[in-house]
Amino acid sequence: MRHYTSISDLGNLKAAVSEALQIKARPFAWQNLGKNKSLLMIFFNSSLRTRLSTQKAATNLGMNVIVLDVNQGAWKLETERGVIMDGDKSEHLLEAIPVMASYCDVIGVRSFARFESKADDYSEKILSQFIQYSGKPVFSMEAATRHPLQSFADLITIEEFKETARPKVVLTWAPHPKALPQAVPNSFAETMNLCNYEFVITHPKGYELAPEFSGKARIEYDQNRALEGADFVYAKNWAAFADPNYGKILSQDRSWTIDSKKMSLTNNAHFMHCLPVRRNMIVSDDVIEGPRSLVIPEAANREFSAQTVLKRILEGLT
Ligand code: AN0
Ligand code: CP
Repeated sequence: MRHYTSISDLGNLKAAVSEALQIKARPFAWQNLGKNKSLLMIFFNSSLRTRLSTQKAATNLGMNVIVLDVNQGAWKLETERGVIMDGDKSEHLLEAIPVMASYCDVIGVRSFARFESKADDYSEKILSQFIQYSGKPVFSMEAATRHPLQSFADLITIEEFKETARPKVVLTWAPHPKALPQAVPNSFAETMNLCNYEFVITHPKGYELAPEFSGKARIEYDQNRALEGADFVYAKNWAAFADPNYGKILSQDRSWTIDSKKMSLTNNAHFMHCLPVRRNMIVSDDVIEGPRSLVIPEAANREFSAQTVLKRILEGLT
């Protein structure tokens, strides 16, 4: 594998999950694969899980890791070509990318949707420049439209915990005080649509995801009906995608918060969230702390999601 920007880069998902579970059973079995290879992780946005799990995964494979928080200590980067750089930005991405690439073998990039231009976000303007100008394998650590390390960890977790061959999985919007990207729900939906699950998306009107991501999922505007018989409830907030409201908050309706009353409509469902989560906005304390909550094992699987991706990228290096 050269680049990892979408779950579809993994090819056969059954094989990918089985590889991840083999890695989970023996994380140090490939510790020579990354010898003398350096991973550079570049963060344009904050992170706890992605930063730690990807660093741990790379270390398991014997790699060296360099981490750069672009907004803390590096020069402020201009990303638009043709700008007269007389403002506060000291360096252009077009020099920074090849320079950073010269110090490493593999590059991970976190660059969220900026909600300034839907066209820029949905063309993955920043991530694609790393692919174009670095000459190195690049993987997404959450870009503008997708978070494929997260959705792969989500899939591993569902496969580990499912109690029926074809579980009902419900992706539900939930309220949040800030405008959040669609990357996590997009990637989750994209992944669920590649699996033989019953997949339902529920959200208030106006929160429709891009059709390329919602795909063949059943859209149900009544959250209670969507939750009936669910085996997995995956909660997430996102801002509106559809024009003219791209990037806007349309609702903060706390009747969409997942609490024990909502969970009682389900088939004793497991609760999932990518974290970080706002308690008692997205999910009540008792549900996230309850016996059916998978948020901690789900986050732990980020290590094996990242290690599978890095292993495949290292195997593809010539
Ligand atoms: C980010 C998001 O919703 O995309 C990262 C989630 C992994 N969340 C926040 O910014 C709170
Ligand atoms: N789930 C996730 O990617 O978390 P971080 O933003 O903390 O990396």
